[in-house]
Amino acid sequence: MVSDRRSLLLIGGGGHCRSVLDSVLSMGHYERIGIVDRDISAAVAGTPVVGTDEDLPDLRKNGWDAAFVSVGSVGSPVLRQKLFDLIRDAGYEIPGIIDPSAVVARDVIFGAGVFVGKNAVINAGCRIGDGAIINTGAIIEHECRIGSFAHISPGAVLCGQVQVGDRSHVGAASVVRQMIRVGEDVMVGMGSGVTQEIPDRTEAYGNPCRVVGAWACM
Ligand code: JB2
Repeated sequence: MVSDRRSLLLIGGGGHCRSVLDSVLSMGHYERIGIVDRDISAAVAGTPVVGTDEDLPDLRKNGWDAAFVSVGSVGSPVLRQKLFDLIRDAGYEIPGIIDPSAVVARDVIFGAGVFVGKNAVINAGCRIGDGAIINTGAIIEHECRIGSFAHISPGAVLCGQVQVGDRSHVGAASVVRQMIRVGEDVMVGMGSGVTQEIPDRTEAYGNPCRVVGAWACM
């Protein structure tokens, strides 16, 4: 899933981009890296901003062939999804970025544009959807299904055969019991212990994790 090409644009130059950039540099795969941000002063660790979103079609024509959404998401994946659609429609290759310290089973199936952070573990038989973030130190046990643009936060643990729906967020250091379904567009607060299904479009937290209301991604 790693590109054999040598130039990569990172879309969004904030905090999440720092993590992504470090993994990209550790991978050692890209000779030319640039950032696209609405703020042209957003250079990250010496990597320059080469344009804004409006410049993406021209940058593509000028030899930038891969792009990756490096805006993070805490609560809302809407911007990530919008930027993903933008680079796909502009004709960029969308690689995965997997930190070399991550441990990934041989048969894991990835969508496009997935980020796997440092020391994350993804075990056998998992499927990870487009644009998902498996953040630092998360553990995704065997046969989990992670939806598109979902974010599994640092240190979260999903036991075997867990499902997390599209655009859902599992907060840092949360644990989800085996075979539990976390629905679509769900917000699970940090440090939760999820022992029952969490319905679509709800917010839930605590240990044991309880639904506290509706959740709308904006
Ligand atoms: O429409 C946009 C746009 N809107 C904001 N297009 C582009 N190309 N860039 C955009 N940005 C840029 O995203 C902002 O100018 C800023 O540089 C960056 C967002 O940075 P921030 O540090 O605020 O958030 P983040 O998404 O990188 O990180 C959040 O999510 C991570 C998962 C943080 O909360 C982190 O702590 C968290 N680990």
